[in-house]
Amino acid sequence: MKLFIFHTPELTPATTVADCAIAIDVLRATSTIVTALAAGAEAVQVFSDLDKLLKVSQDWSPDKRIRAGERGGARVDGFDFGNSPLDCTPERVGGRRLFISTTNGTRALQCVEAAPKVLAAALINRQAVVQYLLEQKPETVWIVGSGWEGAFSLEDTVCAGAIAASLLEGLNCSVEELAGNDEVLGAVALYREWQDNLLGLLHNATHGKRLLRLDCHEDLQYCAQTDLLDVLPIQKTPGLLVKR
Ligand code: 3SL
Repeated sequence: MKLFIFHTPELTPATTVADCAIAIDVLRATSTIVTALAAGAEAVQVFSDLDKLLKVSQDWSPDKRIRAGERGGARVDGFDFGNSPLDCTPERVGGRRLFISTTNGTRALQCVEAAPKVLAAALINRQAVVQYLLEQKPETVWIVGSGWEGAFSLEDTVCAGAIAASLLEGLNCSVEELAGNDEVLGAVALYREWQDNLLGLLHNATHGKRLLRLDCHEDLQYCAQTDLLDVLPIQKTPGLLVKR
């Protein structure tokens, strides 16, 4: 297995695909997707465009759908949810489809949607992702961070490092053997430095600070937890994620 990490969708190669691609948006899109599926959502359908989301979800009766829209960290007017994983309780999302559009996370998923296998990862489901990779052993794996509007984000890279560090143990190999690019070594080093204080790292991250200004303290606490849920979102058709 060769692992490549790309910090943003913009840095991800556009003309080839990996055997397995993993999109990460710890704050907060992939944390929300994992939580929604764990809470019994029928599926999660992602959109980069808010109008397209509204149009497609119109075919679903209101009791079978939840519309989640986030821009700049806040809920978009007229949508049921913003992008807080804490809204995704079994009472609210159970049996429903979550239609979601966020600033960066949904773009990361879309940029790898052509890969044969597409997964969504966050710190909260890190081990479920690692378990899948150890079982399936895809030859090439890409981890794509969402970043923020094209810029690097600390929280996605630390999650990529958490996945890589656990893979190294599972495969019993060296980082040089696993790494397909330099970013893997950087991400593993970042994770090893911060693994005992991931909440502290989220507090230092630019987007973490943005969310704290919006009073999302509990979201950061929730998203900083590692291996909380044994749930793996996997793409069924482009843009549609279900629980594996
Ligand atoms: O950028 C995104 O896709 C979001 O997850 C941003 S936020 O955490 O909802 O602000």
